[in-house]
Amino acid sequence: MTGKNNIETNAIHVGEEPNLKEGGSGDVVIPIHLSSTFARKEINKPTGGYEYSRSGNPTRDALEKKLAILEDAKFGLAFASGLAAESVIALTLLKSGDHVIAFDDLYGGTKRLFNHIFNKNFKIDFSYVDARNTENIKHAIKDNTKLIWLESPTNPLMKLCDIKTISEIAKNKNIIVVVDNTFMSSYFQKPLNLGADIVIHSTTKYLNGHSDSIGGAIMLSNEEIYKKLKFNQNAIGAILSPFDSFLVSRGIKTLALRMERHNENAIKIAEFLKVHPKIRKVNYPGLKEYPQYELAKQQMSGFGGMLSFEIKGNLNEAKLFLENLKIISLAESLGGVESLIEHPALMTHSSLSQEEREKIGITNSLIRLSVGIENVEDLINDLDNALKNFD
Ligand code: P1T
Repeated sequence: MTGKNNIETNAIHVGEEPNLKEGGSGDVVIPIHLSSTFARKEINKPTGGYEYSRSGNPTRDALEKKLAILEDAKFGLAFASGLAAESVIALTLLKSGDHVIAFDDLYGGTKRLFNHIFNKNFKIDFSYVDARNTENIKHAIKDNTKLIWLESPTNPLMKLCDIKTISEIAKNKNIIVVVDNTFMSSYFQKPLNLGADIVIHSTTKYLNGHSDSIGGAIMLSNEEIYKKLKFNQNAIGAILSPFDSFLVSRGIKTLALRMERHNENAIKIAEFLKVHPKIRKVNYPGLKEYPQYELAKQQMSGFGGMLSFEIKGNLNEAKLFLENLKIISLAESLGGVESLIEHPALMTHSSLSQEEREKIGITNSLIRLSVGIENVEDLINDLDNALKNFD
């Protein structure tokens, strides 16, 4: 496979080409290589290049090839979680005294990692800015700025940033741009093609797609940075297991189909919520009235399955709504085939102080919904019934 095919084809075949050579078995699915170590005949010749499963494993290698091709990247790396992937980037590219500019709205766990570990223990300085306005990024750049860290759309407020323009600004100043592409998945957005240097994913979400594996990925084309990250993937050891590598490879095969359905369902649900008398506001980039709708159309090929909304009610009312859903599970995480709903202030973003949350707009009335691929009428009925639980 050359990788010149389209994403639907690559997602199925790349990394899993059947071995039809003498002695090969012709599997159409990559086997799960559970062996922790690999025997060799000659001391200086690791068999097939494999030594020990932390440094390299055939099942993980197959997934890493697939991950790369999804983002039109040269290289892919798979980690034990999204946060493990983020940690390896920071430990590889930053040192004490460096400065990072980050979107002010990020997954709560990412902010916790940055503030509690990389700032507190490693003395890396972080500036959180509203990257919807590119000027805020420009103004935050200092002599020691090494990295710009973006999510687009952000978790949970669905704010977008102009990846292309920010990447151009960064390139002129030798600053590396990292985009967490978890919400769009590689299917709807390709940050490297917009000029970003590194893409990361929590594969726990859309790439695996079935809420049964925790994992992370890095995709990039810069060989020098790749070699450092690959070295540290082994040195630090936060690798994805062979079984999880198999699960993520399997999940990716249906990424295109799933994303189309997530998108279709989310648009219908956003339209339903938008006119519901108990809803104050819907954050979904696929709504024509969304303030960043034009940017969304420009840099994304779909709008995805994530949305957030504010109910006309306080924390109590939010609880009455959330605890009365029957199909949609009240749970953290996102991107699975099943719909998941959560309360960012009490759940995914509870590690932020109330002040930090309020500053960016994470109120007690805010709800985040990961729209699954169930029948959309069933989902709308579930939301409608649960909304009847408060006045
Ligand atoms: O959970 P983990 O695989 O370590 O991935 C962390 C992560 C990174 N980036 C984004 C955008 C994420 O949403 C996450 C994890 N998020 C959740 C668990 C959540 O419910 O938002």
